[in-house]
Amino acid sequence: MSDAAVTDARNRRHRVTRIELREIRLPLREPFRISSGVVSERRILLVRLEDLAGTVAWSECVAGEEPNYSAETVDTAWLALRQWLVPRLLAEPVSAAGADAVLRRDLRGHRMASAALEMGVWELAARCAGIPLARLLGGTRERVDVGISLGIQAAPDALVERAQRALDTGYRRIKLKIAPGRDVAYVRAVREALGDAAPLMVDANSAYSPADAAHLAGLDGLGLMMIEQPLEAGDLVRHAALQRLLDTPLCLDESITSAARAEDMISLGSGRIINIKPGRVGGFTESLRIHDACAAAGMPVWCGGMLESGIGRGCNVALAALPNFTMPGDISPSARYWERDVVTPEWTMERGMVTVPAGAGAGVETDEGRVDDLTMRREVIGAP
Ligand code: OSB
Ligand code: MG
Repeated sequence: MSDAAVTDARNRRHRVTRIELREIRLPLREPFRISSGVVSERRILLVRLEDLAGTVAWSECVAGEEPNYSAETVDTAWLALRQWLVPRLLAEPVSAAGADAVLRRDLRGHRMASAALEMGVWELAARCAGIPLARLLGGTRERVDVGISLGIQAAPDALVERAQRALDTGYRRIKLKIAPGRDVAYVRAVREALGDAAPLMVDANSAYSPADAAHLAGLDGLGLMMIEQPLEAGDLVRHAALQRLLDTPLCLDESITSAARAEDMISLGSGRIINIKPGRVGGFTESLRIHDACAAAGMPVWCGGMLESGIGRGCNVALAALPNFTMPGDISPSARYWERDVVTPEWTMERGMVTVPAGAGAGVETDEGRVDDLTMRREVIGAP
């Protein structure tokens, strides 16, 4: 398909006539602990969009149960969707390229909520045009390197064992979650066990303060690819000061909620790498802006994850096919987290890579029967 056909598909307007919100519960194979909390069972907000012709697209909101990663939760997103966002999409025909402007107009925050709808419109547009979502976004890669994110463990040897298993499974990068008291010694144990060549990084989820700078410098020398989000989300200036003290590149996640924040990070020197999660920044259009700003500045990006089901994973895989996603993403296969996913086929990994689907949309089908079985709450909102 030609570039002109892709541009047409981005700009074609769709009349969405029915939107259904679903909350499902999906138990994790094992609890996932980060510095700010632990989750054993995901509460996941799914969105089903249907257009006038009966084409259906599913999307996922990445908000968690508790406001410990960002202010948004499943419940705040549900409210924002029902109250303000879904009515906007039902009120006028929308295109993939134009959904961001419609949803974000005079809206502060609620980016995870609006991202779910925005990405749903992109998926709908890709399905209607019969082209891969990755292609619609401008992706060029056929395969994406996969990294794993390992939760905080009770003792270093439990972490070493999981890291060794991840390396043996073929993951191309291993991320270790850290927190004060569970950092340098844990990371050193993994480095010693896996050897100098193992691609390791850490993620603190904002658990440190500027007063910890000397302690964090203890991670320099462990050969880490990056330290992700050591300080609080608003701390761009403090991250810049910390980066000046450390040799290891800083990567920002929670801090980067928009392209404007990415530009601030670049000009302040608050780090050298960005983790883009489309669900965190308001969707694909904002992700593309961040991607392009980083590419222009020579800053690499990679695609993060939020323990998504296979529906959200499809969005991440498609985005990670873009050219400046030069580092492995947190795009683990379905079986890493779930006994059984809600999509067919499930996401799989081969030699540490996931194949970007060549079919229409994200390239997987939502198993609606399974979603029905897992549904705890639903709300249907039709065109007025
Ligand atoms: O900081 O990247 C994070 C999961 C929940 C909340 C925050 C984060 C994470 C992960 C999981 O690291 C990555 C994945 O989905 O594989
Ligand atoms: Mg992170």
